[in-house]
Parts: sequence; C-alpha cells; structure tokens
Amino acid sequence: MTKAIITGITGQDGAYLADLLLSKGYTVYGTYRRTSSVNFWRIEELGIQNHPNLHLEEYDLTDLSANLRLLQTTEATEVYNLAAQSFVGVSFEQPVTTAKITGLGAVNLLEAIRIVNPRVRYYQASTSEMFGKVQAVPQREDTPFYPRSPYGIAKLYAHWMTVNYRESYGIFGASGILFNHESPLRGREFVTRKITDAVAKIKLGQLDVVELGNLDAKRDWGYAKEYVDGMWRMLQVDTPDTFVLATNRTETVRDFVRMAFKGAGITVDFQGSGEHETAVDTATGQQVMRVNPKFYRPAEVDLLIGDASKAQAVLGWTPHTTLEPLCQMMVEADLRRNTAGFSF
Ligand code: NDP
Ligand code: GDR
Repeated sequence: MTKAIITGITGQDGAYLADLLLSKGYTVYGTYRRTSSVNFWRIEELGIQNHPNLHLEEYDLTDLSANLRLLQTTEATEVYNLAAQSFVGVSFEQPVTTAKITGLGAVNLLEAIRIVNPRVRYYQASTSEMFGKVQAVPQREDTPFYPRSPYGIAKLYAHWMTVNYRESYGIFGASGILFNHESPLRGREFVTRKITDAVAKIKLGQLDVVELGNLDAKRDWGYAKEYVDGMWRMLQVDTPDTFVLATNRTETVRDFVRMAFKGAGITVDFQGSGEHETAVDTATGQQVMRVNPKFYRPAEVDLLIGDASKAQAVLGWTPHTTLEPLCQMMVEADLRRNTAGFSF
C-alpha cells in the first residue's frame, strides 16, 4: 500500500487529491494547521473524513522539524506539497509571510526529503502566476517567467528549488505549472467562487449586489478534480519533469460573471466602464454587480492561457470539463448551500 503525504488537505486541491489517492488504495497523511477553528468542510463534503486510510496530521510547513518528523514517522514515498499562502491579493499585503510559507516552506520539505529519504517522490504545486506579464501566448513549459506578485515570485523560487534538488541531488522533484482550477470546493476569496456564491445569494434574495475588481483579466479556468489527477500522473512516470496543466481556453472575469448569472436564470447587461462598470438584471432593472477599485491589485496578470500538450503526450492527461458546466456546477452547489442556510 503506497503511503502519501498531502500538505494542505484543508484546501481545495488537497481534498480532491486525498479522495483520488484513497480511491486508488493509498494510505494518505493529510496535514492541517493548528488553528483555533480547524475547518474540514471540504473532506466532509467529499465524505472521506472518517476513511480508515486517511490520517490527519497537525503540521506547519514553515517548521523544519515538523517536516523532518512527518517524513520519518509516516515513511511516505510520495509527497504532494500543496500547502501555501495561495491568495495573490493577500500576498501584496503580507509579502514576508507569503515568502516564508509559499517559497521557503517548499525548501523545508525538500531538505527533509534529502535528509530522511532521498528516494521520496515530490510534487511541487507551481502556478501560471509565474508567467505573470506574459512573454508568449499560449504559455508552455519553456515560456520565460515574469511574475507580477509576491505570491508568484515566492512560487517561482520554490519551482527553481525543486528543479535544483532534481539536478543537484537526483531527487524526484516534479513541478506542475497549473493554471487556475476551480470547483464547488474553491475558497470564497477567489473570484469564481466569490461570484457563484454571490449569484446564489442574489437569486435567493439574501444579497443585492456583488462588488468585484478588474473584470478584464483573462484566465484559463479548468476543473480542480481533473487537475489533481494530473498531479498524481506526474509522480508515476520514470523521470521527474515540469508540466503545464491547462485547458487552452481563456475568458474574462466579466464573461464568468455573465455565465454565472445565466446559470441561476438571470440575464445581465453590462453598463459603464472601468471603475464605474455595473451589471443590471435585465428583468428587474436591479443593479447586481458593480466594480469597486478596492479589489484592484497593485500589479495585474492580464492574460493567461496554457498549452498542456506536453502533459497530454507524456502523462496522457487531458481536461474534459469545459467552463460552462463547471460554472453551472458551482452555481448549483452554492444555491443548495445558501438555501440550506450555510456557505463556506
Ligand atoms: P488553498 O488555498 O485552497 O489551500 C492551501 C492549503 O495550504 C490550505 O490547506 C492551508 O491550510 C495550507 N497552508 C497554508 N499555510 C500553511 C502552512 N504554513 N503550513 C501548512 N499548511 C498551510 O489552495 P488550493 O487548494 O487552491 O491550491 C493548492 C496549491 O496549488 C497551492 O499551493 C496553490 O498555491 C497552488 N496552485 C493553485 C491553483 C488553483 O487554481 N487552485 C493553480 C496553481 C497553483 P489552512 O486551511 O489552515 O489555511
Ligand atoms: P488568481 O485568482 O489571482 O488568478 O490566483 P483569483 O480568482 O483571486 O483572481 C483571478 C482574477 O480575477 C480578478 N478579480 C478578482 N479576484 C478576486 N479574488 N476578487 C475579486 O473581487 C476580483 N475581481 C476581479 C483578479 O484581479 C484576477 O485577475 C489563483 C490562485 O488559486 C493562485 O493560488 C493560483 O496560483 C492561480 O490562481 C493560478
């Protein structure tokens, strides 16, 4: 029975990956942080919180001794490093914390692997944010990086450390450059879930209007459940490498707003521009979305669209869920939750 560590099991990808590995017969050690109110709602929604092969380990990525102990006590042979301060917006407010967790944290884990068991296979959760101010369209593994946020810069450091441990010590370090991936388990601070949750509340009469930032940003949005399968595949091949996972389609935040309202049976019209842009329900004339510049970022990533043909050729990985059904799935989940009177 293969033993795997997933750092960040309380996050979106950690929950889906745990579900996948358990279904493959793995023993999973999922890490969570000691906080005053630990939240396991995602693994509860997936129904795996009491799975006999799932072990929850209290842990912090920034503590080297915790990483050493985790490697020693679990004797895991696969490590998926998903833990991070992953919100780009917050990284501008907390650049040092982001660097410590998202950047240096990965090195703690790589060092623990080097010391405890260099044969462990390591997955680093890299990101399309490393492309930042994009140098080519679409972005591939060989596209030059130009990160535009403290988060993107911290992730680029962790990415290169993974490559360096691969080249210096022969450690099996795989780096997945994943483009945005969403799901009903997405955190509400990220734009897609912020929108679908607000749309559900507006539909149910619990909210009047949602405020957003830059509507012109373009993202390549896929389905998280399919992306964690790509992570697993990266650790099953003979040679560690770097792979892009993406859908090769890009849409604006504005398009996603329109799609989400449509999913709840509301047609919207966009009016005005820039910080005065609004969206109005065509049936009622009510304003349901407006721009608030407080959600603008000091530096923005304008356009992301990825080319995953290397992952397709080497890993046999392809995305299947397109944005419309993904958005619909998220709207319906948020309608259900808000009807029941709760939403995480
Ligand atoms: P989430 O923000 O949902 O989850 C992040 C996880 O990291 C949470 O479990 C969080 O715990 C944990 N964490 C944060 N700080 C620490 C710490 N100091 N020690 C231990 N654990 C910590 O992210 P996603 O699931 O969306 O993403 C997973 C990974 O993939 C992240 O590294 C992200 O940066 C990266 N990524 C995500 C993409 C996406 O579109 N989702 C795209 C590309 C990369 P807690 O619940 O306690 O906060
Ligand atoms: P991103 O995701 O920054 O791409 O990082 P996010 O959903 O936060 O932003 C996407 C785009 O939407 C614009 N935007 C808003 N964003 C948020 N959060 N809230 C708003 O109100 C809002 N209005 C407009 C943003 O400016 C941005 O252009 C995600 C994270 O999961 C990272 O961890 C991951 O590495 C990348 O995706 C790939």
